[in-house]
Amino acid sequence: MSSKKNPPKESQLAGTQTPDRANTNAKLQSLETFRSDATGQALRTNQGVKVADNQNTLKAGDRGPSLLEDFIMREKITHFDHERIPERIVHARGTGAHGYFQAYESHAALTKAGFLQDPEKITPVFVRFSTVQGPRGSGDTVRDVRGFAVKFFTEEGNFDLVGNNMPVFFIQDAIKFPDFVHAVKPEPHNEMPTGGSAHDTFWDFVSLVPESAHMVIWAMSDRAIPKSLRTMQGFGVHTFRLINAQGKSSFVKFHWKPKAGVCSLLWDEAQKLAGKDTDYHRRDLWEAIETGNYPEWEFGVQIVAEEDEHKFDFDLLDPTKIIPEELVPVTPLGKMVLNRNPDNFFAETEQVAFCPGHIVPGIDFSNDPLLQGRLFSYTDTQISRLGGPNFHEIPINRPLAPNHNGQRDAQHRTTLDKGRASYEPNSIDGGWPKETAPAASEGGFESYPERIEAHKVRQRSPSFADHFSQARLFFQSMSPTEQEHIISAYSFELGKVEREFIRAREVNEILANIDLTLAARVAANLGLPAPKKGTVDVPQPSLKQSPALSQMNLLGEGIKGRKVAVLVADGVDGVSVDSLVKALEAESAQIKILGPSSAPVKTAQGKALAVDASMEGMPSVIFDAAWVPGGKASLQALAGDGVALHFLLEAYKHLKPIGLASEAQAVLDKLGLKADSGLLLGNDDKAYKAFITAISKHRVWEREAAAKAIPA
Ligand code: HDE
Repeated sequence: MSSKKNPPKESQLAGTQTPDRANTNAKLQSLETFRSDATGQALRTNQGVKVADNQNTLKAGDRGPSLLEDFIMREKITHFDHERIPERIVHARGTGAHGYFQAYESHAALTKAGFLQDPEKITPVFVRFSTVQGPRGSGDTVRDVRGFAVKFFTEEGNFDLVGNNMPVFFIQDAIKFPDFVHAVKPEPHNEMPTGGSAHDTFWDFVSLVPESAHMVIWAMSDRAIPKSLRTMQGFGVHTFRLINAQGKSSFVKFHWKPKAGVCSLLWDEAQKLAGKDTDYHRRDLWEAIETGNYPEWEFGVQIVAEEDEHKFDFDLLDPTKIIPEELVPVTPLGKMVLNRNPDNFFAETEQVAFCPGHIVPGIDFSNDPLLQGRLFSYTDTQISRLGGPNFHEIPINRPLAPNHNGQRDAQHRTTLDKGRASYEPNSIDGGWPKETAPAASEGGFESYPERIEAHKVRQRSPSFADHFSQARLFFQSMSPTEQEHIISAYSFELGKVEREFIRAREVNEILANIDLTLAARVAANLGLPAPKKGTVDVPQPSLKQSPALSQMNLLGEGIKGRKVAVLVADGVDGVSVDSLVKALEAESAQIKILGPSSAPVKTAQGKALAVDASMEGMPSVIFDAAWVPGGKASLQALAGDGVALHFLLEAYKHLKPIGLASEAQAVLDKLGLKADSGLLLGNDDKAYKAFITAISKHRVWEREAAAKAIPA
């Protein structure tokens, strides 16, 4: 039973992979000549000297002072002293994975970008997911935006799509970014809170900056507490351009749609997980890849013809606006599969340097003022973070395409450029390296020749003025459950704000303009009067609802990678454990057998059954569902075990499917729970099937009212 062993390593999986998968992985890894493997190698200094003693400093006598001449000890300690590099100013907490991108077909009509021309072409990618606010060691499950940054190693150079799991942003102009970040980061006097926005400076800023209203409501929605990195949508946020070989440009918004569907945690779960498993998201991604449940996303674009730029009631250049999918559907372009974990967190996930300015021929920028500012910021930040302008030479950042040019020297230069001429034009080195013509067949990068006729001004376009209609569209597109979660999130966060005038400003000047019911409900929770009307006239948007925004409509297929706990004790019916595990494994679920302790239990058939962990070691918040198999003694033991009962009660409270053997009614009675569509009794394939269907629906929403009465 694979669930009871350590998950196999990627290399061990090779034999079980389809030839396709094995080939893809081998092909991708053969491109990475820089990985170092010390297996079978002697321990040496950085200068290559073999080390005879790595345990003792050189001393004058075995009880004497240490000698300065000990170059081995000095080299080791000096290197250690400088092990840290500055963490990212935002998005410091992250986790990465390798994979590949493959187009479904040629998209030559849309773009000349090479990686989108040929369905046979495999383009390696490296993805880094992140939270925004917290430092490197902060919790994974805090309420926050998630970064979703993808580096495509295309044959024409690197393309970085540095997006988020929400399709809009807090501000419209880059010059406001330091203000926003200073407001959301921990407060300057006491460096609190870590990883969250529930504090005065954040709400002070956003209540004074109405352009943030749309993004803030996304951040107060369930999107800000994703169940897993595998169940997040990704967005390029800004409008970009795609340009075909004939020079025709189209505006596009980039989308990533997870095959596993879009699912979130409940707030109570998120908070508990932040303590019980700080690494919840990175562990989940790691294990999914190690066990061969490769996460997959569909890559797509919303396409707006150049001539339709002004046909919407919002500006395509305004990063606080979406294009509702009901107006412009997403055209699928290809898929991304993450199939390999990094070998070294620092070398890969920490040193990877994303820059929105890294694009390839066939892709270009729009004039979105936030994007334009980002084009400066990222390269600039890498220079101090990674110690100089040669960060493109760090292995994880190296393009597969060659990169000859006249740039030279600087800190950490590793390339040894041959030749005498580091300038262009030159005649000494035969004129090399030379420019390439921009024609599609030649591949030289050419910017889209947009005509601009304008005054130099510091002004915001009037077309950026409406800050509330899409926030309203978002709220009104949510299911009642999602709306309740949003109300609770605003109430929780504002409840942590010490200054009442900030709470009141957010309610009266922001929420009242989004939706009066939302404002009234939050006001009531804060003990404030409900506003009677908003402070601005909000334009009527062309859509009243966008079903594509509600997660309830974005469930994935099946239960691949979902985590199921099987609770056992001595006397469990081993036969039914086997049949359940078989049924779940057939659906590629991840199963963990949990016992009263980490020791194996004895089945009713007298065999030893290994367990993956104790119920305390892997609490219910980690799982998507739980099952209690039969066996009289086991059921009796679980019914008298507070940890097991708490496990089930908490799973019930968190609306998780729970299956129990038919003879487990006593356990249910003890818990005072009634069967529902996700609380099932049964021992056969039919029961397993119903259980699997319930898991595929992610939560038992019908239970929400009953679950409220269960203590947290
Ligand atoms: Fe970033 N952002 N950002 N950002 N951002 C950084 O770059 C910045 C914005 C995003 O996993 C920094 O390498 C400015 C929008 C991601 O390594 C920094 C502005 C979106 C990541 C920076 C924005 C993002 C970053 C910090 C406003 C979604 C992590 C370290 C003009 C579309 C990438 C670094 C990774 C990281 C600046 C706004 C996404 C300081 C100035 C909008 C996913 O350069």
